[in-house]
Amino acid sequence: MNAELDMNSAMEPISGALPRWDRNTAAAIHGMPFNDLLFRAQAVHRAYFDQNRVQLSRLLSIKTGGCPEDCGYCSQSAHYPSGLKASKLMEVGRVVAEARKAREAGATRYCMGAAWRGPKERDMDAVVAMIEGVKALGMETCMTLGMLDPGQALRLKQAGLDYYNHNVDTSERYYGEVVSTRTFADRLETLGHVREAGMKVCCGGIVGMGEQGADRIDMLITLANLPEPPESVPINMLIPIAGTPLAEAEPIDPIEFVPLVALARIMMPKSYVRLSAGRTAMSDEMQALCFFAGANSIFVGDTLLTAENPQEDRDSALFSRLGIKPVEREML
Ligand code: SAM
Ligand code: DTB
Ligand code: SF4
Repeated sequence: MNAELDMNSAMEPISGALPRWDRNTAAAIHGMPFNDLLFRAQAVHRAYFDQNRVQLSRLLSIKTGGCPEDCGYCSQSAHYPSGLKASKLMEVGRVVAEARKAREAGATRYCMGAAWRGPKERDMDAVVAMIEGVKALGMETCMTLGMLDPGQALRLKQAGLDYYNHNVDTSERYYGEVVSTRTFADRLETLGHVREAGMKVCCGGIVGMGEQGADRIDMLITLANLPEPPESVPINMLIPIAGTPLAEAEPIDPIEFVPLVALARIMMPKSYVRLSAGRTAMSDEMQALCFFAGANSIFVGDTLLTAENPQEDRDSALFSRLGIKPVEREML
């Protein structure tokens, strides 16, 4: 695809197969003047989604801290002195009770995260019971438990898991600068098992980890060129965590962040693009621009897994000022 193509070709996937993306095309679109890029992203957004609806997900850390992996951004890695207290796997009843509260507050998807390299066989029964319990509330279910083997992926699918979150985090080139205990290829392998098991994929990354602009574009190319693009694409802005190697990373300029959201929307027109970690540090104006650029999902609730998220009243005030309504369960 050529960056000079008109608005119709930006919406080409309506009638045909999704285009494959290459660096030149993606970079050319990303390099368009801000107004042109946002206009194009908004046009693509309107072709596939109700532009005034944003989907709400709620996170819960079902097993916190003490993680054997060394992801340089993470409060939960046992490798760094973040000061976070580790805890055991939560009881099923508590998880379901928390999910019910989230449903009452308007969340349609419940995302459960564990600080594991991957689930152990001894944990699988409890995890399955959590999926069944949350599913019975009529919510979409999502889990992020680290690496899965094909059998584990199948078991989660059979329990009723709708989405599996597993991020590529950054470009293949930069990945080794951030994590050493697993590889980019390991991430792709798990994503393959998730797809083969028939689950929807939630996969995105983090910006603001000291990567170059080209790494951000390459990350989006990896996502868009997966055999099937992820249904859900979380774009996290690094929350710097004291004690981790990335505690002092240079924050990303909002004027550079918004075009990435626009590019994600253009490259993955049918996916929910989630404005994920880091919203506490974003102004209302920056979030409004991200919604205009095509972001149509957020995490609600005052904590993510371990870090802060905007308070519910700030989010509902922003939605009402922007005329945005939450996606309702029946619409999914
Ligand atoms: N252990 C599992 C794994 O790594 O796949 C799941 C949990 S992990 C916390 C989920 C994702 O949260 C990471 O892949 C990363 O993209 C994001 N994340 C973690 N810490 C973050 C931070 N400080 N700022 C922004 N995003 C973060
Ligand atoms: C994702 O991409 N972002 C969420 C979810 N997937 C699991 C997690 C954000 C974590 C932010 C840091 C924390 O709360 O510890
Ligand atoms: Fe562990 Fe996930 Fe944090 Fe990495 S991102 S240290 S795997 S909890």
